[in-house]
Amino acid sequence: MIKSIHKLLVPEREADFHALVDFFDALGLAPGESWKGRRSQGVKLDAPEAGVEIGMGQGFPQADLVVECDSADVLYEAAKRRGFTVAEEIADCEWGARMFTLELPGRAGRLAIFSYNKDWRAKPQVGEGKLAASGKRLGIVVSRFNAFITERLLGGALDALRRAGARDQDITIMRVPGAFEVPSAARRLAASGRTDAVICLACIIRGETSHYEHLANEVTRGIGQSAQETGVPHAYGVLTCDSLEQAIDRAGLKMGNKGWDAALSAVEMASLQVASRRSSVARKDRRRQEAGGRKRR
Ligand code: INI
Repeated sequence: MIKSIHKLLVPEREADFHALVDFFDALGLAPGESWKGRRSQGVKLDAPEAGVEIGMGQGFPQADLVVECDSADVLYEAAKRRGFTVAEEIADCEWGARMFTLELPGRAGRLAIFSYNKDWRAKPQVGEGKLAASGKRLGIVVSRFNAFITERLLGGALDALRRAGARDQDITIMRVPGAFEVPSAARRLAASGRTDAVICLACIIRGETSHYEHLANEVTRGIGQSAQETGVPHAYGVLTCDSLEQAIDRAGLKMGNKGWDAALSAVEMASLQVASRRSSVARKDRRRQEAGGRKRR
């Protein structure tokens, strides 16, 4: 089992030997085993971690020895104060570090010293939309079936949009006969290219129809499909209730207003779209810059 790895420096002159010991001591390496015999003398200066690094390609320092430290800037100042010969000034590296190189005393080669920048590792990119509707073009599809309920959903949605900053002239309302017609109208709005998000409002009540399940499933599937295929966010403000009482609760009484909730979801998703478009543009710009940089080198 390997116990340690040491870079061997053997200067010819005793003065250089002491200069090297002082040098690494000054950099903060810990004095380890040492000896002084008839034919030789030596001292090991140890780092908490050591090893062999094998690399290929570009971006490596021109050095015989590489030291990673907490702060290359602090060691750079210390090295200058002590009059060490700086071969390459401290600078940012493209791999997220600060680095400089020194000429070792006694022509023992070059030493590169670097520290990683604190934030060099990529952080998770969090995308989150904002509840800001100003400048957003919003479409609302509302079913006339169960109008007593759906008009309340529409009132809640409009109130939420206005409070989030939407202007009335940017809101398009499309009325359709029933829930079944909502997906196709939503798709028309989404495909128009003039809508940032669509809010779908309807109310399906189990007690009043034997085909409740079919209708609810089809409306849900259709709205989802329109969202997927057009890429325009669709908010689902469709009440699927067992009774009228339940619907009333969800349209402005005990359980809040599903139209309001759907409107805010639409605004959030519309602004998330914009945010992710912007960040993909920024990513493309960065890639273009990097490609330009590679060509120049
Ligand atoms: N439409 C609704 O929006 N809610 C319902 O509960 C409902 N029921 O009970 O049948 C309903 N039916 C109409 C349907 O959505 C279509 O408009 C109709 O079938 C014409 O295509």
